[in-house]
Amino acid sequence: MSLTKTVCPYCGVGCGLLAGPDGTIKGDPDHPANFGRLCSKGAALGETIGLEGRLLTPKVAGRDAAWDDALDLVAQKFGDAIRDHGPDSVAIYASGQILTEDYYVANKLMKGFVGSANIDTNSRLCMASSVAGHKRAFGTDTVPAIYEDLEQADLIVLVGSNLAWCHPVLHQRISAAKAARPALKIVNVDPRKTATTGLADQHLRILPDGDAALFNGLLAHLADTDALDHDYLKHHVNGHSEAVEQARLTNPLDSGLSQEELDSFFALWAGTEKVVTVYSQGVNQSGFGTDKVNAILNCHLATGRIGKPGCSPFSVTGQPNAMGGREVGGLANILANHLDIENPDHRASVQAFWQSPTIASEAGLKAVDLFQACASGKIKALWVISTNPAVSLPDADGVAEAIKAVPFVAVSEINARTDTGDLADVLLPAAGWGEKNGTVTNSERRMSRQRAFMPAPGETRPDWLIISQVASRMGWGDAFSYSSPAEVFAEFVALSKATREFERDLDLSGFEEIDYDNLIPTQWPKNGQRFFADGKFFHADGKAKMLPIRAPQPQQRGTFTFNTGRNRDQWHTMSRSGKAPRLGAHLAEPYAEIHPDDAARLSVGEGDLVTLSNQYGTSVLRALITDRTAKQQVFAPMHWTRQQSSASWINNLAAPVVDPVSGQPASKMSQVTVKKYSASWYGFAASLDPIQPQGDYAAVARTLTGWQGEFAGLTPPADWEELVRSLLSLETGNASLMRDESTQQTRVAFHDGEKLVGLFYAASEPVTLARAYAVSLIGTDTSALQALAGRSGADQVDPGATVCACLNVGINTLREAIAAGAGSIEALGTATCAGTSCGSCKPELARLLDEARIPMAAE
Ligand SMILES: Nc1nc2c(c(=O)[nH]1)N[C@H]1C(S)=C(S)[C@@H](COP(=O)(O)OP(=O)(O)OC[C@H]3O[C@@H](n4cnc5c(=O)[nH]c(N)nc54)[C@H](O)[C@@H]3O)O[C@H]1N2
Ligand SMILES: Nc1nc2c(c(=O)[nH]1)N[C@H]1C(S)=C(S)[C@@H](COP(=O)(O)OP(=O)(O)OC[C@H]3O[C@@H](n4cnc5c(=O)[nH]c(N)nc54)[C@H](O)[C@@H]3O)O[C@H]1N2
Ligand code: SF4
Ligand SMILES: [Mo]
Repeated sequence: MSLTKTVCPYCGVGCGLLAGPDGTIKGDPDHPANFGRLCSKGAALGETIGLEGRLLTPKVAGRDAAWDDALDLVAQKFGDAIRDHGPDSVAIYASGQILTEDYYVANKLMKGFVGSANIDTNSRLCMASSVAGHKRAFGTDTVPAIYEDLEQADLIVLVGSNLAWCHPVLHQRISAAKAARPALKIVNVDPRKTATTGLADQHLRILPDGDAALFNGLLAHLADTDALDHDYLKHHVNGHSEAVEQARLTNPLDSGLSQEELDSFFALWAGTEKVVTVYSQGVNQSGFGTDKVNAILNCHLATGRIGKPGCSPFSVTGQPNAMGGREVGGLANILANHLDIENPDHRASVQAFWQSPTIASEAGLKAVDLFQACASGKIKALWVISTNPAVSLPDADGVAEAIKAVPFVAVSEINARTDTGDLADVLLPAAGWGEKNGTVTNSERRMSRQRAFMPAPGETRPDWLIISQVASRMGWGDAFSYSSPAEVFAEFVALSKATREFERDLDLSGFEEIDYDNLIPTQWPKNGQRFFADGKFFHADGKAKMLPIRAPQPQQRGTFTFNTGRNRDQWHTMSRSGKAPRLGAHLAEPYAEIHPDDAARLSVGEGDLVTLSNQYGTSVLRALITDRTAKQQVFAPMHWTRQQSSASWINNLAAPVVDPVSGQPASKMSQVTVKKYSASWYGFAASLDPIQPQGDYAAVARTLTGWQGEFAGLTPPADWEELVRSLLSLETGNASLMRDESTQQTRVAFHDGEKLVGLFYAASEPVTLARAYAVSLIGTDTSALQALAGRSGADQVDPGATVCACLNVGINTLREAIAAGAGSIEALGTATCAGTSCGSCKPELARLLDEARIPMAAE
């Protein structure tokens, strides 16, 4: 079978893939992002391309509808709102996961034809502080570095980035570089110990938001030790004295680090010419995010360490097309093609090119403000495209209410059920990854083609077409008469040419003559090009700017700082990764990492549930007691939604506090109180059919044999069998129930004929039984007696929670192999196969080996 060259739909590394409609996925050896490598999510993509859960027809008010009717309705409702309440009464909220062509068309429609800049995207939650920091320092939103810099550096500082889980192939590239050249030093700046920390020579466990104090301290140190590049500063940088002066007023101990840690980091940074500082959401998602970005950029500018081989600041993008979205101007405060909405010449030029009736002349509403405007009734028609704001925005329950308050809501989705789609008046079925064509740009400015390798199922259509068809119905058919994504791309490139008089970084001349269908992965402005080594920046005087940064004072609050982020094997609101059983098995339940001392103080034991709460909401999560998180901090992943859990989506705890410059929410900095959840019973279920997340606490996940669910209740049910039948949606089937009043244990098995279709165990304490074993029984002819025993049979060893998702190797299997003498990652691979496929689990294998080597010190 011939495989199609395409790119991964997940993270901003932008790995090239070879994919086939039978689910075959291989790393593309020719793609310069990954050279054939893959991570666990990429490798499991084949499990996510089935049609289960897909939205295949348009829906109006929950009923199947014809495309024409759905499109007419969207056009009419948008048109009515604009006529009655003006262009700013409508809005689009889009995503770094649509393709450049989709994004270009959406932006053109809103800014050029509707005449409002009320088009913002989930990049506001993701890259906005980096965009703003770049613009303040460089005059443009430019990423100077390229991936090769990671291999050429002598020091890599990873700030607020869990690269091992979130950009796994970059992590693999760095690991390989370090293995080949152990002199390469790695420093990890993160309040939490993560899988990434394992690779680091130094872990700087700062206080939340301690980054500006750290980098201001570094700048003052560089100035004090005469480590600045005075020549570069003189010719190419403004503002250096003010920045250094302000940095000297900062006490670097405010970062929460010790003097020794600071001294050794400062000396290492100052003494190493080739430094790459990689930063991500621990920097961006903060009330001081833009300042944190500029505190980092200041140090690179002050030393001229920018845009040279192995030497640069490097903001890595999260989503596959976060960078493409920035190029086409898909944020409320920028214009297309890196032009400025505030600049009348830029506006006039873009309007002339589009031949549009109008052009938005000022910034529109940024994400958090946009949904507040929904709540207050200002927005009359909203169109959400490829994002799930009712889960991913802060104050998520408030956002869900705000969406409900909008008179007309359209949602373009690939899935029939999402928390946001459930609130829509009209659902528009989009063709998804593997079914549509277009381009994406990765973290190093490289554009690659996403290519279809399957037909678009049902009535789904690509997003650029859906948007164009609505635009045509609003009366702008001539400007939106595209017949292919290639035409849209050509117009995007032509706009770049038409506006070339405005000097800036984005230059697409290399794409003017390309063969769109056969586009090979290409960087702008050209392959291998870095920015700024020549000292040429894009502020009016051609210089860069260092900014005086005031570092925030550390605060003692008496509550917990609520840090949030990601798991290795899940993607955002699980809309794709949640379909892959292999991925569901790694960290199958929503959890909160809590320090052992805090857990002891709150009487929280292993396996207990905890309630996190504050003025915005409440979440119930499994306590994961670990010193990976610091005292007075809890960490939880963002992935669980109302579709998989009854009480565990976490953004209803996130305060809608934003960075004043970028408008990016401080998604990692809310305050919560934590207490033990007083469950009267805990339960676990495995089932052939989907399990409904209902009741006080429920969290469900895909398994290799069907589904599994974790449950807890505040009061015991009157009838266990009735409860379990409703949880497992089992109206028929033969129930065998076992209840032991003395131990308060209940066990129920359901058979369909001989076949075991459901299993449920409940107890007054957290259920400790072997989950993987119970899951493995589903669909087999296991008898009720054996299933209810719930223990591993003599010939069945419980593998435990999955560590290696590719080859399905559990933690117990690995611990046994270590006990039997496997003392290295390679030896574990030989003994168990773990880590021998994509390698994403190697950081966790290393941690297991470390745990076995160093017994936990008694505290
Ligand atoms: N597996 C997986 N990979 C993904 C994604 C996914 O959903 N799943 N999503 C993609 C997307 S869109 C994005 S944006 C990226 C995000 O990639 P990352 O930014 O690497 O991921 P996060 O887990 O959000 O946060 C990174 C780290 O910031 C730390 N942190 C919290 N507060 C602070 C602070 O004040 N200072 C510092 N220095 N660190 C802090 C957290 O402890 C966390 O370990 O991942 C991309 N890749
Ligand atoms: N607390 C906390 N909150 C966070 C973060 C955090 O670290 N902590 N991180 C933030 C960041 S960085 C990000 S990027 C966001 C991500 O948050 P979201 O963007 O809300 O998350 P996704 O689940 O990726 O949503 C994408 C949706 O698009 C749909 N979709 C997929 N492909 C297509 C397509 O081709 N067309 C259409 N029309 N739809 C499609 C999917 O089914 C899914 O429902 O979350 C943010 N929220
Ligand atoms: S690192 Fe993994 S998730 Fe990211 S693009 Fe590559 S294969 Fe996809
Ligand atoms: Mo993101």
